[in-house]
Amino acid sequence: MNIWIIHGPNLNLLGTREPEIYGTETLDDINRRMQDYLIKHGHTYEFFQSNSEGQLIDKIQEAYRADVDGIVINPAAYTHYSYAIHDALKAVSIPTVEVHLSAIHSREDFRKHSVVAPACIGQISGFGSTSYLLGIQALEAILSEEQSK
Ligand code: CA2
Repeated sequence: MNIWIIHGPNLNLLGTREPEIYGTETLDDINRRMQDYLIKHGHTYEFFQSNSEGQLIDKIQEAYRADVDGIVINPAAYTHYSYAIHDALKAVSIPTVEVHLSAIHSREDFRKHSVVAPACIGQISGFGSTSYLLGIQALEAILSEEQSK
């Protein structure tokens, strides 16, 4: 499977600030962890991070043109207000899992709601970098179920 991992704004700062919330791993550490898993399981992949909403939308549209099988996305703060990212995911209709490092439902009220979630097949939050691995595994399960139909 071709799986793309998309990271939203400020996640490039991981490992440098707020370790009590977001852990001590850097984004490169997290990507390396996923890369090991993806290679071991025979997937092709791409990692992308941007601090800009437009670039994230362009990447989602590019995924459609590249015939990507599944997306794991952490839209970061855009989770809570980007109807544009919601619309892009809906438009491309690629199975997408929304992931978060922190437990967004146990944090400030504004983080409890995701406007992106209705465009995703599911959401995983609160497991640190393991949320991303669980997101990939959820995609594997859903996509292989679909293939066997
Ligand atoms: O828990 C998550 O993964 C979030 O998507 C992270 C976002 C936050 O806005 C969401 O509500 C939940 C924030 C990413 C910012 O990452 C930082 C990393 C290090 C230092 C400061 C921010």
